[in-house]
Amino acid sequence: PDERRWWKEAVVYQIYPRSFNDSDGNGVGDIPGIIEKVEYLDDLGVDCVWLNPVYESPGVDNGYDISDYRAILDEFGTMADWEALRDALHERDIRLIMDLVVNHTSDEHEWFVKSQSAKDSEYRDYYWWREGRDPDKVAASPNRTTLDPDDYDTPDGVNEVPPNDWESFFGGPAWTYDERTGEWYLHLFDERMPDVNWETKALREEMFEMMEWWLDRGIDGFRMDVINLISKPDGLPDSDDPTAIVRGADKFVNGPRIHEYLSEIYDRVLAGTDSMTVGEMADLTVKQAKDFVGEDGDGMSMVFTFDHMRLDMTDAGRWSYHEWSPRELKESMSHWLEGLADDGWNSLFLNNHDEPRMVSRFGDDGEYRTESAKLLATLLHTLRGTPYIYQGEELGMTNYPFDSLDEVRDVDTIKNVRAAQRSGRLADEDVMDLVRYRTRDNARTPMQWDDSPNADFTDPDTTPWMPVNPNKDEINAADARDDPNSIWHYYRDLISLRKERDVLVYGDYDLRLSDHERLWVYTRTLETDEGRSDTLLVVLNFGGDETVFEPPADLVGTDASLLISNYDADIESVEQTTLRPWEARVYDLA
Ligand code: TEU
Repeated sequence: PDERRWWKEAVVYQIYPRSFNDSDGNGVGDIPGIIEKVEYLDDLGVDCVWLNPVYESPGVDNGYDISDYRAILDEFGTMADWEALRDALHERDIRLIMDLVVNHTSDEHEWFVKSQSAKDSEYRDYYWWREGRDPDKVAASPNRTTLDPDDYDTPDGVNEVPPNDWESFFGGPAWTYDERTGEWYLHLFDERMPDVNWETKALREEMFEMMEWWLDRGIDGFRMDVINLISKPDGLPDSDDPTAIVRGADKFVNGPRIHEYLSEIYDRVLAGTDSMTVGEMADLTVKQAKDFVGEDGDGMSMVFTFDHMRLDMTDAGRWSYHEWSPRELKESMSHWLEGLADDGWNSLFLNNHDEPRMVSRFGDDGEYRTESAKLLATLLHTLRGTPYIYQGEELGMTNYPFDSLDEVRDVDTIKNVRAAQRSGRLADEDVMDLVRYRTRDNARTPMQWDDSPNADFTDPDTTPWMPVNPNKDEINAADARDDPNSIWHYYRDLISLRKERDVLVYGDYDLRLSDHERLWVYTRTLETDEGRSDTLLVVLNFGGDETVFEPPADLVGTDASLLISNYDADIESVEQTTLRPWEARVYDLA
């Protein structure tokens, strides 16, 4: 049912604090820097901010390795700064959701330090510790990397292989041998990010208390990091599926107690609050998503799914490339829009801090950068779901021209590329093309505020932690706000349209001309209280070619006006027409 919720009507703006705005000139973005830009967010019209992690962390994975859940990383500022940001946002009716990272902690978290210290530590079962295995006794499994103990980072004389064959998302085995107690510990990401053990009740209680602590500080919800990884199967068995996105994913994604843990989180912390949750869930089916979202699910407001983020990959995983087509994007996203149409809700995004810039990946960051950025924005803001704007997307910021791997900071990129080169899966001459195309650092270069040195992200004579994109002279917020035809103003218009027209939020999504290779055509229809139906027709021409649009027979000749478009066109009715490169039109049907 279409019960009204603030998070269905909201446009969410994602801030990666390290790269957003640096107030003290040390080259790293910070919370006071975000406060300086709250008016910018208010002018854009966004309703909610998703703040990537700002907690105490050694920074192995830019804050996703948390060493203290209740402290602010001093590079980002103080808890007082955070409270000032919360208040500055709330004063302007902008809500704030925080990143919840409870699948793992940093190895510097006090729980892990204690857990690691002794086998009989009371914190031992806060994490996953297991004996290694004798390579001679391990059945050769079809897809194990190696059974040679020398391929693992164990001291001389330790003739063991890890407890199972799972691999890390960052490349390499998901287990590391610890000499202190002669056991291995599990980490689905970096070895400095040990997975916590949700089987342990005391650990679950700690996580519930931490979540309540943040809700008590007035946040409006959580984005839940890799939340469908927190339940691991009994016995931690080897993988059975060599095609999984990373080895073992067939075992540790959507594990046996995932619904129990998620509904416990909802019941213990979230029920009865007006908070919003969005669960990051790779490798999900619509059926599974329905069990996670909504009151009759585990209470999640919505999920981030990644089918549409994998169209340009082969089965070899993220460090591969595969040609994709607009039709595949249309089919992939429509599958979710139709699947969660009745009981559930969708998130709408085409980039974030883990993905390349969307105009470079799904649009054209050359000749038609402005037109294609506006088309993609039209898509995200006229589909049924909650749109997410990743910082800089509203400027049409592009990928960065990395020259060498030395310019890249991202642990995910560096470790995966090295592993792919070692295994021979990635030839040296192909490395930089793939890194430039795929690296998460494309999304982590500093926000481009104006055309001054360092784009006013930090002081002119400071070296920012990541280089500023050289195209800041053409692409920056100051110029964009002065140009009524900019991508920024187009986003601002789309955001205000969603506030004016309920049909854009609650209207049914009906895909039309579904088998067209390049056109994505759909209607949004809402029965109004007066019994009238409010209908919009969205027509998107993906690609740089002109395309003839032959309207569906039932719509031809309908009186219509143009609600918004990235080109000029005087429209009085829905007729056959030739659409220009990347032309997007939203018809307001009479
Ligand atoms: O990302 C989850 C995740 O699966 C990513 O590693 C993803 O596969 C890859 O980055 C490209 O999509 C979350 C956070 O968003 C990411 O920044 C963290 O590195 C990761 O979890 C570990 O916390």
